[in-house]
Amino acid sequence: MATPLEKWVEQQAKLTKPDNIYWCDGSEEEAHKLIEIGTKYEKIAEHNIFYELNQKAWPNAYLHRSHPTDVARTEQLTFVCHADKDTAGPNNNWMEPNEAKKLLTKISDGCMRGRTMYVLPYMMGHPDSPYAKACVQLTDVSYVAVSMRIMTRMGEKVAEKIGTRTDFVRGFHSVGDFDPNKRFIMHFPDEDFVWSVGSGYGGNALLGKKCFSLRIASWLGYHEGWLAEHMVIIGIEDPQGNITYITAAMPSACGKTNLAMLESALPGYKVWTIGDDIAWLNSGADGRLYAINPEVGLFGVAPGTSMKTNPNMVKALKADNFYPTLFTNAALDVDTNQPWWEGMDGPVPENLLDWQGKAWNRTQNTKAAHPNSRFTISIYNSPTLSKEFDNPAGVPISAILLGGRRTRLIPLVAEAFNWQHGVFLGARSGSETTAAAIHQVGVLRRDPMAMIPFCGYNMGDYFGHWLNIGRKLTRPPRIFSVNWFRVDDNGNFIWPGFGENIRVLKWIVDRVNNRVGAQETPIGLVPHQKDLDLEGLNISQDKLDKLFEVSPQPWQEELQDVGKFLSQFGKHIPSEIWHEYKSLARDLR
Ligand code: OXD
Ligand code: MN
Repeated sequence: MATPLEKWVEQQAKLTKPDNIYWCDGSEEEAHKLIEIGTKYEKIAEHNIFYELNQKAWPNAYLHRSHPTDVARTEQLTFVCHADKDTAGPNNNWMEPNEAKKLLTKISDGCMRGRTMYVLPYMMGHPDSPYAKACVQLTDVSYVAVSMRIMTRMGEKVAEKIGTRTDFVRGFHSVGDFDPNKRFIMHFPDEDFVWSVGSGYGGNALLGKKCFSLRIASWLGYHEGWLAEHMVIIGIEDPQGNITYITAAMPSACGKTNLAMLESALPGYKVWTIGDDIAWLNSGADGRLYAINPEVGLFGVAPGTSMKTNPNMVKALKADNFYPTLFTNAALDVDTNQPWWEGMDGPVPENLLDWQGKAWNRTQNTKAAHPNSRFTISIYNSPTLSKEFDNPAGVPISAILLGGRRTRLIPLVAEAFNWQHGVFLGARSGSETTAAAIHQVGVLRRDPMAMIPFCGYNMGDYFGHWLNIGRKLTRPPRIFSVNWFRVDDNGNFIWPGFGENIRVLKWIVDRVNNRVGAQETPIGLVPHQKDLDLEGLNISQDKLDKLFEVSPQPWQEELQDVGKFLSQFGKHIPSEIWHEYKSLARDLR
């Protein structure tokens, strides 16, 4: 008798009509077979799906060029189909679930004709973890199958584990014909189901990532009492060998991967990587908050990655990698057959093909690599991988950092007075937009907890859920706001960032271990300058003061914008958030 999983695969095949169905076993041989097929036989637009790079310089690395219209997450085409619009909230596009399915059925009818349907059984989380979830994705492109193998724990064991169960998470994916007018990423939270057509890019296509581990999982967490967050997880080791675990929420392309693999500029300190994008946070029996990273791969932004910004990532990418490493929409140095992107170490190569495979010359006013070009690499290749990475229980979190890209106003670091104040601090945060999603770049948008594109339900209720989680914890993490991006009057960054961010992390570690005091301001607790280790940095007193300045007038304007944003959520915003809002407005007077 067919299992529920087999029945579902059969049903989807009936609709989409693939030539073949192939169940992936997750083995290394299989990944290489798929790469070979993608290199020789499968195409997207005019390019083969994989292109073999210089294996000596970049072992096991391949270049993928996406469809030119398909280069980033498309938030405007992403829907969360709760039974009613109010549950989805103003933070999500919404369509009535039956109507959404009708539309997608029409688009998906026969969409896999001439192609293979790959069946990908995978786990989000370590299989021994009580927090892990078994999932299955279908896709019609080898690039997605290989990417999912890098990003998740994929393999036949998961299919065996699912057995005759019905409670696995389902993801249906097809690149369709790449027509942006027929591109939709639809979530059905009440059915643990994602249906994505028309895009093969990143979060639109690797359904275990944003679609399941954030949008669907945040809704699961709302009901089950845990949090699914857009956060880095790291351990910070001090010179005595003590490790303090923290998480940090930051919007896409704001340096999460660099933070996750930070090479400390302070002697004796070391950062250990657990995750660079997603954290599932559960309360432990000891009243602390525990974090796991449900993924096992990194899907990082390539431009700007160099020995200066992220030496550990460069080492990982160039190491003799066991898993394949994929570069998507990077440029290609024709003479050496190596990938290239803006911000890479060394001179710009003479002969470059741009991300679409066209000859590029430096007098052109265009980027050779797409600004959202990415690498996909196994986390096991990271030289900074924490020994706790595979711990099924996760790691206990002492601090949560909430950050964004703000050229003005937001100080380098500030600590919330308590959990409730911290939730407000997250609720009021915003960030200047980047190329990670399709929209105008550099515009300030409100992005609470960096979750505005990823919260799978009404964000007002999400703030209430954060408050409830805090009530459950007897030893909650402290909450901090951070901002590496403040600029001076000439538009230059004041703070050096990257490896120097350890100085801010050190202060945070000192705070949570009660080693240093802090200075109270209306917006939170900021460091006494003597407690921030600035030795060897050359920042004038003037500029340093600017990093922590709290001027009432611009803050009042910020609050007005925050008030407008929060008001959209009406009765869903908890009274505690408005209480914090009012008390800040009063203190700024
Ligand atoms: C990502 C994103 O890919 O946030 O992680 O866009
Ligand atoms: Mn992300």
